[in-house]
Parts: sequence; structure tokens; C-alpha cells
Amino acid sequence: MQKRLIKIAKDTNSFLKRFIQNQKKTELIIPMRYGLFSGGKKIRSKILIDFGSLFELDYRTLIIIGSAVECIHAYSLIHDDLPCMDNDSIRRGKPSAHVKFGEATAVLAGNSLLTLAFEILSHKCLNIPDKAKTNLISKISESSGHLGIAGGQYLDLSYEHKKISKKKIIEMEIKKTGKLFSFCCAVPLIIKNKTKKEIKKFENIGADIGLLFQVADDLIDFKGSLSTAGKKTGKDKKKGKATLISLLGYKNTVKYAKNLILKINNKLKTYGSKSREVSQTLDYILNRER
Ligand code: GRG
Repeated sequence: MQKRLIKIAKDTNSFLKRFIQNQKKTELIIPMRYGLFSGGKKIRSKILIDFGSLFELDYRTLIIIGSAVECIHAYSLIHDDLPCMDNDSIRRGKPSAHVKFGEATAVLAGNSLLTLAFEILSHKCLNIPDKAKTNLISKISESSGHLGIAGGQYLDLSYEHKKISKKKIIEMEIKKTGKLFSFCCAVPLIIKNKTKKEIKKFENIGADIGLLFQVADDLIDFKGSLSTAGKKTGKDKKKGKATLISLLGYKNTVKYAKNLILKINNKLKTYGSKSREVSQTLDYILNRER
């Protein structure tokens, strides 16, 4: 699993490097590259490829779509670290983008990474039918805006220092983190022009994977250290963040995460040994230290 993750990260980075190299040079390329290439597991690309493999989709096609997802992810991290958001000075063991380049540059580099995702998905190098392209662009836009990442981030900030119900915390985590995973899981079905119902089924699996990912991230914040996590830990408690740990406690949150894995694996049972890679990725997501 780890070897495959490293290969996917390498192939995603190579594609992105080439794509950016083929564009006209600007001052923003340096902070954009910093957001994309200063570490980062590329776990969303891995999930996309795991699910693409269930439907025997072409690897290069998936790498291109994964690259677009990673641009949006990198954008969200740059903006998440800003003083007006979570105000974090360290990311991936290095200074956050706004610390290194200044706040205005970080905002603009983030914005440029968001639009780069759409440039990639609409580019001719992505060789899929136009209808599939339009549907992918529509879905990834929905996942990123007020119904997805940005909306989830808004709730995350507005829930600070408040007593929030489990249902609302889960909804917030699914928007903030889950929606991009939902997109990754739905990609093969969108390309194969499957029904809305089938697409929804995979989006729901993706939402659970995103929830698992966010819960694991919260566990790292609770138990991890700066040297292993590559970012400051213990922040959620200090900031009064509404997390499942704050509500259920550490042990019950671990149990909750393990149950999520069982639930996801169960939904993929019909794919037999083809879903083994997904299962291994889920275990990695829960047991990772960074
Ligand atoms: C991106 C549309 C858009 C809006 C910005 C700031 C913001 C609004 C959203 C923040 C959302 C956010 C950062 C959610 C946290 C998700 C999370 C746990 C990130 C860590 O992801 P990893 O561990 O990061 O995959 P690496 O470093 O491996 O790339």
C-alpha cells in the first residue's frame, strides 16, 4: 500500500510539474509550487485510483483528475492556515505559505491553485468525453464551494467554543473534508455515465471515507506531536473546536472510526478482492501519524 501511495504521489507531482511548466511563468508559481510539492501524502489521489481500479479505468486519466483534486486540496490548506482561518504557522513540518510568502501572496496562490484545477479538468490532455468532463467540473465545483469545503470550513469556525451536537459535527466534517473524497469516489461512475443513484451511493461511501480521514486527523491533533505530525498538535482543544473527540472522548472516537471502516468495507464487499487496495488505504488513513 505504502509503495503504491509513493508511486501515485510521484506520478501526480510529475504531471503537475509538467502542466505548470507548460504555462507562462509568473511570480505566483513559486508559492503555488510550495503548496503543491512541499510534502503531502496525495491520499485523495490514492483513493481516486483505488476506486478507479474497481472500474478498470485508465491510470493516466485518474492521475490527471487526481492532480486537479490535489490543487484544490493544496489551496484549502494554504487558506486554512491563514491568520483569519486557523492561524497555523507550520504545515508539513515547514513554515505555512503565508509565513513564507506573506498573507496576500498566500491568498492569491491559493486562488490560483483552485482555478488551476479547472484548467486541468478542461484541458485536452484529459481524454474523456466532453459530457463526462462537464459533469466532473460541475461535481468538483459543488464539492469545493458553500455546499462543500468552504461551507464546512465556515461551520468549523462558527462552532468554536460552542456545544455542538454529534449530528452537526458529522455534517460539518463531511462538508469540510468529506466532499472532496466523495468526488474522488464518484469519478469512475461519472466517467462511465452511471445513474444518479449509483453516483450517490459512491458519494456516500466517499463521505464516510472523508469523515474517517477527518476523525483520524483529530486523533493526531489529540495524541500526536509536532515532530511526527509535521504541524502543531493539541490545537483543537485550545481553540475550542467542535470535534467528535470533544464529545465522545478519545477511546469512543477510535471505536467510531473502526466502525466506519467496517461500514465502508461492507459496502464494497461485492467487489471482492478488487477492493483490497481500498481496505488497505482505509487502515492507513486511521493508523497514520501525519
Ligand atoms: C478549498 C474551496 C476551498 C476553500 C477554502 C480554508 C478552507 C476553505 C477549507 C479548509 C478545509 C480543510 C483544510 C480541511 C482539513 C482537511 C484535512 C484533514 C487536511 C489534511 O490533509 P492531508 O493530511 O494533508 O491529506 P497532506 O499534507 O498530506 O497533503
